[in-house]
This record gives sequence, C-alpha cells and structure tokens, in this order.
Amino acid sequence: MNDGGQKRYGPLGSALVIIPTYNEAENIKPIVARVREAVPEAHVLVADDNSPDGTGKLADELAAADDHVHVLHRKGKEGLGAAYMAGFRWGIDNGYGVLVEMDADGSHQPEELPRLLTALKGADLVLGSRWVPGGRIVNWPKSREFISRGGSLYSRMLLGVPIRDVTGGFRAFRAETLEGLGLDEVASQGYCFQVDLARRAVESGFHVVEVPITFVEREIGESKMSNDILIEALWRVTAWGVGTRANKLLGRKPL
Ligand SMILES: Nc1nc2c(ncn2[C@@H]2O[C@H](COP(=O)(O)OP(=O)(O)O)[C@@H](O)[C@H]2O)c(=O)[nH]1
Ligand SMILES: [Mg+2]
Repeated sequence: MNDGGQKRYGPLGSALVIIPTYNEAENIKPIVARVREAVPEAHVLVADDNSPDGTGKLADELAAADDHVHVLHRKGKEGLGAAYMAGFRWGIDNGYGVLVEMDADGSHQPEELPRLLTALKGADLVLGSRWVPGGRIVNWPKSREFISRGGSLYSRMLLGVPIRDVTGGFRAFRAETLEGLGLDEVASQGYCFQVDLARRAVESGFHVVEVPITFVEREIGESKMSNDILIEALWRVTAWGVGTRANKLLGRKPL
C-alpha cells in the first residue's frame, strides 16, 4: 500500500474523536469543550465503561446539548482496548472517515488535533509521538517515562516496527486503515492494544507517520495503569515477537 510515497490519498471524511473514560468526572466536560473548540467540525464519542463516578451521565448531558457529541455506554470496565474497539465499530458504522484516539485526562492536547489531521492527508495512520524530535513530556514521573521509553524500545526491537512511540494513544486513523487491520482479531485489552494496532498497520504495509506532541501528565483524577496491564503488554509483545520470527522462518504470512 505504501509504494514509496507515491500513493494518492483520498480526501479525509468527517472525523470522530473517541475518548475512552473510566472515572473521569472532573475531566470530561473540560476536555470535550477543548475538542469542540480546537476542531469544531469533528464529532466526539465518549466511550464510558459505566464509571462509578458518574462520568457517563455527565457525557449524556454534553450530548443532549450538542449534536456533535455522542456517548457509548458500556456495561463495565473492560479495558482501554475494548472501549476503543467498540468506538471504532460505532464510528465506522456511522460513516466517519477518520477515527481519532484521545485520552480524557488532558495528557493529549486537543489543540494539537489539527496537526494530526493535517498529517493524515498524506498518510494512512498518524501517531502523536513523544519520542521523535520536537516531542515532549511535561510533569511525567521518571518511572513512567522509563516504562514508556522501555516499552517502545522493546516493541521496536522485538517486532521490527520502525516507530519511536509505539505505545502512545493519541492517534488518527483513516477508516480504511482500521478496516484493513483485521480488527476482529485484536485481542489485547489494556494498553498493549496500542502496540498491536501499530504493528498490524506496519505489517499490512500502511504508511504510518509520527507527529511530535507534547504529552502533559494528568492533573486531576487517577491513572488506570496497573501491573496487570504492564504484564499483559510484556507477554503479548514477547509472544508477537517470537511469532513474527517463527513465521518469517517458516515463510508464512505474519499476524
Ligand atoms: N472506557 C474505558 N476507559 C479507560 C479504561 N482504562 C483507562 N481508560 C481511559 O483511558 C485513558 C487513559 O488512561 P489513564 O488512566 O490516563 O492512563 P495513563 O495516561 O497511561 O496513566 C483515560 O481517558 C482513561 O479514563 C477502561 O477500562 N475503560
Ligand atoms: Mg493518562
């Protein structure tokens, strides 16, 4: 698909910014307002896992007042990956041409969305990247930086994907890219879902572009990152790496 930059890209369809939420009551209204201001034509889908703190209800209030805001209520906490998968399906079924991933906690700045969308005019997938020149992190604990950089390095080396920020979650996909990734086979629940989509995009021959972003640590609410999520990521990436190598040796198609 990526024939050395010669590919002609069709116009971008309308964009849907998907925001997965679990207990983001204090963040949801300000972040949706920032998205609406930064990219007024785009629609927003809040994918809430029945947050005990009432985030879903606040999102409903936003949706009632604004026809560009939608809410997907899910029955319980099933992980970031599952929430995004449901959001992608909803977006594709409703005819959006661009599906954007963005956190609710302000780590991903809506004001950078226009740059991601502009880059998508000449790409199949755009990754907001902390680890390319120009990318920055603000207020992130050293321990999180170490895990994130280490996770990207490990994934890059083991999976052979030429991407600096493999684990990030500020991304813009063309709908055709998502449809070409074999979404039904994506099993990852937690944050390794991001690694899975990135490697699938590279292995499917899509043109993936990294755009520098400034990642700002959340000021309000708590991170849902846990040891279980890290362990899932570690074993899955390792298993993919071993699988990819075995397939290459046996001359089979990857994935
Ligand atoms: N729907 C849903 N959203 C989640 C889940 N886990 C995390 N999130 C959301 O995913 C985004 C990133 O999570 P966060 O806790 O900030 O992770 P961190 O930035 O890696 O510390 C936030 O908007 C969370 O509310 C989940 O299980 N379900
Ligand atoms: Mg966060």
